[in-house]
Amino acid sequence: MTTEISTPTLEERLDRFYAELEGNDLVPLWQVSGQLMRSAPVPSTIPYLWRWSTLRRLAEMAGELITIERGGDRRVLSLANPGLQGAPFASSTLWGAVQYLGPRESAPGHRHTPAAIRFVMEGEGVWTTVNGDACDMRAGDLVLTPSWCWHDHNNASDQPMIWFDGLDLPTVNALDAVFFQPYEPDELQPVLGHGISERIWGGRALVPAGMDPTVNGHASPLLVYRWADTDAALDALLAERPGPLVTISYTHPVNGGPALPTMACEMHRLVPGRRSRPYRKVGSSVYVVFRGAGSSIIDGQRFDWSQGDMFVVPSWSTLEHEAIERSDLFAISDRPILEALHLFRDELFDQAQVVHRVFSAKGDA
Ligand code: GTQ
Ligand code: FE2
Repeated sequence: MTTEISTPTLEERLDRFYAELEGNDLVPLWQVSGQLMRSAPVPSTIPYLWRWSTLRRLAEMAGELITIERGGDRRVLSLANPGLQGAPFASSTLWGAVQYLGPRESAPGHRHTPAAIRFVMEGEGVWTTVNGDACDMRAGDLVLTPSWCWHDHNNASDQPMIWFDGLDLPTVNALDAVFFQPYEPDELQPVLGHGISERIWGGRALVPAGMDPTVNGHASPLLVYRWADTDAALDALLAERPGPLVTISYTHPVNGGPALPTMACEMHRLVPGRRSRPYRKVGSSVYVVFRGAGSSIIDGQRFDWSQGDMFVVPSWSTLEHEAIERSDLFAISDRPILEALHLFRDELFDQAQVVHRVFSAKGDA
């Protein structure tokens, strides 16, 4: 008896091959390289804007409805970029949020490996204690809570306070490097003093000898950058350069690098009437409109903004600003990470793009 052995066709052999690849958890590059190797970044993060009126209203609602529990919960509403499939992230690398602390409330102490910044939109009478140093928070101030530093927030006033939180959490999470610890046994750390880091390191380009500049690891030993100093630095820069845009970076006072090793903080001052030159860079940014009104064009889409609005600029998106009154835009970015890995690049264009679509935020009238 003879059995007919038919030679499988190429098609059958290929089908079997692809089935076997799948069964063995292997993916051939030739089927995915088109999505992975692009001529330039194609971010999932989309350009997006949240209105202050909405943020504020919902933060206040959270204040009425949600209590702060022991164990590290903060009353925080995170900016969730619609391009990121429901992830609570402003961009693929950055966390942006508003935090609401009611009168006479405290948010319990804890620490984590993701680094954070607080940028105060309005109000006073609140401090964040960072490793025992009580850092007072007022409008326009930037306060650092570097990686693995203990922190708790305290509102001693009769007014609620809302501020912007920026963290490198999505990046640290992608690296599976998140650690978290509640402060114990008390809710709050003992306060060693108010504004200690400012008195020692406070922004004069004169640094103390014999003090350890690495008290916060690679982060700045100075924990607070006051609005009065930022404002004066921007004014001085604007007096030297006509604009339409000047930018200051918040730096480490000893090495001149970024205030945090993973997150850059900047303040941009825009003068009205002229559009800034189109610019793009690798890495994403979250902008917070501290003062003023105007619009930004992100990859041809126009976002009108005013005080308190927050918006996201994805990696490699072309960005132009035009203010209708003098405006100050605070921004965080992942630039130090890209620079450390030698992946940073940027481009400045001469010609402004003219065509644009206008973005309308959810909840806009
Ligand atoms: O205030 O400590 O927005 O731990 C996210 C995580 C704020 C905080 C956030 C946090 C905090
Ligand atoms: Fe925290």
